Amino acid sequence: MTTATNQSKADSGLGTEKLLHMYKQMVAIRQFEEQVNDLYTRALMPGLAHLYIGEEAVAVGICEALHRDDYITSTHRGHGHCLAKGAAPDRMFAELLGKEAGYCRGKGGSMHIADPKSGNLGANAIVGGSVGIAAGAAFSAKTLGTKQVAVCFFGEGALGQGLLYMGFAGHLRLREQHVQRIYAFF
Ligand SMILES: Cc1ncc(C[n+]2csc(CCOP(=O)(O)OP(=O)(O)O)c2C)c(N)n1
Repeated sequence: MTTATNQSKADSGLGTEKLLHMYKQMVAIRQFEEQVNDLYTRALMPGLAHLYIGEEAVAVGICEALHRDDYITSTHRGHGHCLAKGAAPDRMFAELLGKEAGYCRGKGGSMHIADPKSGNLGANAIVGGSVGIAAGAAFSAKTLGTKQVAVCFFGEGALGQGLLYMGFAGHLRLREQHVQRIYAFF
């Protein structure tokens, strides 16, 4: 008899090892966010914290399909994207706590963590801002002739932003030229 679990595992085309790795990534993001919540609610963390709890599978599923030098652009709710793309939790915590060891030397905080070495062009407090940055990254990959792709994460709030539609128009133009370089995800 095939159970629902076995069926979905067979359908994914991913081996048990890979699925387990992805599950661990999701748990790690959840645990990271729970610690952030603890620090934040005890007023030990400066600035704001928008948590990614409940959305872990989105970041992990997408980032696992990317190469390290592929680009992502993120949102105000970006910790999960950052971790899934390969950022180090200790440097992220340092950033959240305003420490020199952080990704932006403690000057950016939760909504501005960027890690170019893992292709993360940054969290972004501007709703929809991720789309414009991803379009630029995709254009640079096209111009330089690299194989990199750019993925932008955004929330439904971005659907009311003109920049989103300009980004999609740019995406369609690249597709007309048979260059698939930009992907967008909620
Ligand atoms: C251009 C812009 N307009 C308004 C805001 C204020 N703002 C911050 S978060 C937010 C809601 C975003 O909703 P959504 O994209 O669905 O993300 P969610 O927080 O629900 O995950 C708004 C309006 C902003 N940061 N940027």
